[in-house]
Amino acid sequence: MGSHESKRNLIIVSNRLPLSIKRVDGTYQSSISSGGLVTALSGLTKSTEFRWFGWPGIEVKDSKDREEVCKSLNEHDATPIFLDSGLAHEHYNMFSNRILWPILHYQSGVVYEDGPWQAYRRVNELFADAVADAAEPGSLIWVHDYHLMLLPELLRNRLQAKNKRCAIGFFLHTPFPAGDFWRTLPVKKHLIEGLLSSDLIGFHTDEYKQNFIDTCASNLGAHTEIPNQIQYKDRLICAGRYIVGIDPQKFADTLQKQEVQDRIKTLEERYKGMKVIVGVDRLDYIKGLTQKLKGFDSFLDDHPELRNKVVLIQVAVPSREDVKEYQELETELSTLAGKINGKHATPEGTPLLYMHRSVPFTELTALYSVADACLLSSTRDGMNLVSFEYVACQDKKNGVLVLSEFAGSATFMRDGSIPFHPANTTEMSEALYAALNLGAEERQQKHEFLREFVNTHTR
Ligand code: ADQ
Repeated sequence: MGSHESKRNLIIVSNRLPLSIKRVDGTYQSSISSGGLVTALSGLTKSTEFRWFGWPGIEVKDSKDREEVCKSLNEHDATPIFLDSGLAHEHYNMFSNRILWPILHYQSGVVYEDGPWQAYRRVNELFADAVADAAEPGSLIWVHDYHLMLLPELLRNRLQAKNKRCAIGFFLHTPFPAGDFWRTLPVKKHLIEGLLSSDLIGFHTDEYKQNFIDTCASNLGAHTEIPNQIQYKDRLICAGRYIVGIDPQKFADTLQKQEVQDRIKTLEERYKGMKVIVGVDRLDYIKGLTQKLKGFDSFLDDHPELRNKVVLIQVAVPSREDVKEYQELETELSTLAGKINGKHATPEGTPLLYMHRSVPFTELTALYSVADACLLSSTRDGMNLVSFEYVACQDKKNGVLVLSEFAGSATFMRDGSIPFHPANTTEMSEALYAALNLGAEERQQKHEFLREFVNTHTR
């Protein structure tokens, strides 16, 4: 454990706290929640102490209730920033997830609206007020993700007014698109200017980093002649690539548990003589789930000899269910899953198990472990930590990763996986077939490459 001093010195800020709050018998209780950001930072909790600021995910109006929530979160070194539900909805669903998220992932047809933008600004201001109050001179403030792109600038102004010198870092968990795509957003300049009050801005890949640097030059006239540096308004900002990973030991430990071993045995028994393909994704259009199901349909068409010999277990974790596009996607996917099973089912069973729910961590590790292949078909994805997690559970089987070339992780994992273009169903079908028929030696080689990568990039 670090000293109390170090706890005060590192502040992490993200839109949502990594905790879920529940009201139980008149008091508030908090528990750790799941998601990419929580997984990405879980390694850090082992070695460093920090205080986490963010929205608690529910509206708490009454001041006594707020005190209760603060008390419960304080036990986890977390500080809530309270937002009323209308404002939180406009900021999170309407601007962050309906306007910014699609642009960051190269989706066209985004409709810009001013109301959500004003809410986005307001929430970033409220975050800046809270963090500037709590920070001490010398604090290191590390801001996460696209919901808070204005925060570095708002925060720096407030800190300066309070005479507190603090370093500000920002990490973007999504891709950053090529300049011309970013140009379509009417408030593009405000957002990148907001980021440029950071001292250091981190990205998953060199491509995202360079896209950002080029955008600063073309949209703001910033000087970017020196690699990885941006000079703007008398400030020098560094941009870097940092490979976010997972804690593989957590998976190794979970796999040792008796209940997980029992579950693996049951699943192996159930799918004896069959090849199991697994997919785990948040239900999001960037994960290319429609493309995945279509590719699998094509694969089944191409290989009638594999009927009853192959199954795709697809976990689609519910996500952003208040956003229209996500509701429509769910309807599309369940319809497609029904059609595929209708077409390929036999009295012996169905080839596709589409599960639209979250599964416990133990079940997740058991699924990763029994699968002969993991199929991930993101059309764009900052990194994709599921690809790391599958590898962490495959030391026994040397299963094959079939990975879209558009996932950030493909930048690093290409040589150990079978890459494909997610919109090309023929290519996906061929990649799957190759994965399921790869010789033992080649599987081992690929797995060793990936295992080395996952084990050496643990935070
Ligand atoms: P996500 O889009 O959420 O993250 P991903 O990187 O795959 O995507 O992370 C998902 C995480 O949620 C994984 O760690 C997974 O284990 C966990 N998870 C999934 N289903 C679960 C379940 N049922 N129960 C518990 N946990 C579950 C965003 C970006 C990514 C980027 C990450 C981290 O979109 O591109 O890799 O942030 O930066």
